[in-house]
Amino acid sequence: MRKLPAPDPIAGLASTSAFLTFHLLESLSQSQACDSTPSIKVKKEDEMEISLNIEGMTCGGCKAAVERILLAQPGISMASVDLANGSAIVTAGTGTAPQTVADALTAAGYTARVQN
Ligand SMILES: [Cu+2]
Repeated sequence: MRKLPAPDPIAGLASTSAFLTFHLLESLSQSQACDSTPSIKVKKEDEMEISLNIEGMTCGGCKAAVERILLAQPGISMASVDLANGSAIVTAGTGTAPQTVADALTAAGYTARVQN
């Protein structure tokens, strides 16, 4: 969470509400990039995030395997796998098809669904 500078109460209120709106929209639809808020996420313009629900991970070895599979997909620059929640967030080029990423995991035995 970044700190919002609020030198003027009205401007501070406006930017806080824009910030919250952005996060609400973002959690509703992780796939939609928001061009008007460039400073909130360190993400290149031609990149997007893909949220995946992954079934079948039971240990750290599974987590490592899922990470390896994700990072081996073309266009994927970053993969953060959450073993406990059975999920992953992937940073990929906008040319990457989210379903192809999920299919690669499913083919390896980890049933994956695109969340966004
Ligand atoms: Cu395992």
